[in-house]
Amino acid sequence: SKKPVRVAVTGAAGQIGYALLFRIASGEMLGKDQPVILQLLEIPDEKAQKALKGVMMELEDCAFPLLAGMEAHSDPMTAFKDTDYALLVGARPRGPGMERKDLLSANAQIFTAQGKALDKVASRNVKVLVVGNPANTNAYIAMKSAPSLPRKNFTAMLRLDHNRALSQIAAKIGAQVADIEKLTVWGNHSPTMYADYRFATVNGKSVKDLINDQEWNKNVFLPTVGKRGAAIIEARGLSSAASAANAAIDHMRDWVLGSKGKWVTMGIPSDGQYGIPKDIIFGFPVTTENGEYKLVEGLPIDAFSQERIALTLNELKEEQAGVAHLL
Ligand code: NAX
Repeated sequence: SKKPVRVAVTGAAGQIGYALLFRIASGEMLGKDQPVILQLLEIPDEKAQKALKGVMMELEDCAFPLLAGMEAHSDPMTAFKDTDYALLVGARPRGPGMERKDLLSANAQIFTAQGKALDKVASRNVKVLVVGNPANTNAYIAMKSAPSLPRKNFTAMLRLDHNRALSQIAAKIGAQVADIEKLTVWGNHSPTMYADYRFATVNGKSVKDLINDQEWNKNVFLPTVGKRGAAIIEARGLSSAASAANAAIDHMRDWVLGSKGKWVTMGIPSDGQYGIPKDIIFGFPVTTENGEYKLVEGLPIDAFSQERIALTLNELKEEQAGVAHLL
């Protein structure tokens, strides 16, 4: 049988953590033949550490055959030791009266420290997924704080936006999500993201031709996907958790086990393609194989798409400028 791999998860006692850990331990992320050791990080706060112990008790009670070990941590330097995968879910939420720049700098501190810790103690091949918001900029900060690790190992989660877009399109055209391919989401994980179905197909037919309604795209589809997080909060009284955890599983599983030729969306550091400045963590269409992602290059960008991409890029540039002095 395979040697266990180490999976670090931060914010492990939070709501996404609760929807995520059991699925990792059951083999849904890395495969039903891959034992895992969970290295769980929470803030040192007594309540958070106690809640984490509770979650670990439940993990024990599942008696998962693939769960080869479990550790609770309050310091990233121990939580990330030799870790092969790091899911950075914990982040500072926006508190009452907190301005955007306060939120950015509170998170910059967290992700600088975690990036440095990964740099020092994680496996040299660690695959990092940042879920905690602002996810793209937090991933950028962690990457910049870990100069000895390959840049390409730092990614941000756009998969929830991708999956949301997929379901909206399937409903619109009366198709199964499984039959839709070549969808992507460009940019920031925020309402400015640009979900793009221009290249999408359903059983080989063009989704754009089937919909053939640019007004729907602009005035219904994009706002629905962009504001879906807020709609969930409004309905459920809590932010998306199970769907976010599911997207994290999808992102890591496809990165590690391959997308079998299918396009998926990942937030990855740009190398300058599509006019996105180097190092900005941007949602792009990728395919994945042998543990590596590959950007889908050379797609035509029309005027409407150019405008939407510029909008989400500008937001990312502003976020980056807002944390520049902290790096
Ligand atoms: P919760 O508040 O339920 O849980 C977060 C947990 O992280 C808490 O237990 C907290 O103690 C812990 N934490 C905070 N700072 C930490 C640190 N420095 N080290 C370790 N743990 C720390 O939030 P939850 O609903 O689980 O959401 C987690 C993050 O995901 C939030 O930032 C949220 O905005 C973000 N999301 C990102 C999504 C995406 O698509 N990229 C979608 C879902 C979600 O909104």
